[in-house]
Amino acid sequence: MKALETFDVFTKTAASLDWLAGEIKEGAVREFVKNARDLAGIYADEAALQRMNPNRVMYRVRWIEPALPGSEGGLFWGVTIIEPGQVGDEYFMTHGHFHANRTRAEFYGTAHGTGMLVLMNKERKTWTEPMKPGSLHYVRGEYAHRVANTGDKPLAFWACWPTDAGYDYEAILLRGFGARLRCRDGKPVLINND
Ligand code: S6P
Ligand code: ZN
Repeated sequence: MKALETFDVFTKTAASLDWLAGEIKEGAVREFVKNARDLAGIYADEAALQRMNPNRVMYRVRWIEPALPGSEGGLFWGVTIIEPGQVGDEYFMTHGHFHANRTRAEFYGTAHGTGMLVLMNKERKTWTEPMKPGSLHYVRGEYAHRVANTGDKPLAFWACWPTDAGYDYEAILLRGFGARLRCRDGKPVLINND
């Protein structure tokens, strides 16, 4: 009966989107906000992060859960909005994670802004895909993923991921990605971190 109940909940609260603005207009929207203080240990220049206002909003994620987290076969839908800015020579970026379940893939689609999707496989090989309005990105289940806003305006991208993907932030906190995206002469350059 669980599936029917969650279906009923969703149809009553069905969402409506502004695709290009990256906004969920209606619906039972959940949100998490990452401030500067939440990103300790992520940037190479930790001192630069410490000099920032700890309450500064770096990015926010809004999403809808039409099925129970952890349940098999469902999907979540959300949007991430990353503010423009830099910490040292690195761009404002998401924490980055592997999915706890490494078989669970994900789609990202850019609504507005420009950035880089940083991907890493289990051997720590790291590469990027440029993000711009309309770009669609398939993230394989076994790849760690992070997004950096390389522009001077907010970057918004839609995401669709399985209800039982989960998050593994630990691996990234411990060792980071195999390379860092750094600003060199005003351009993003991927520089080895290992
Ligand atoms: C979830 C999906 C996104 C991220 C969001 C923030 O699988 O990849 O919704 O959660 O972009 O990134 P992070 O690394 O802080 O969770
Ligand atoms: Zn993910």
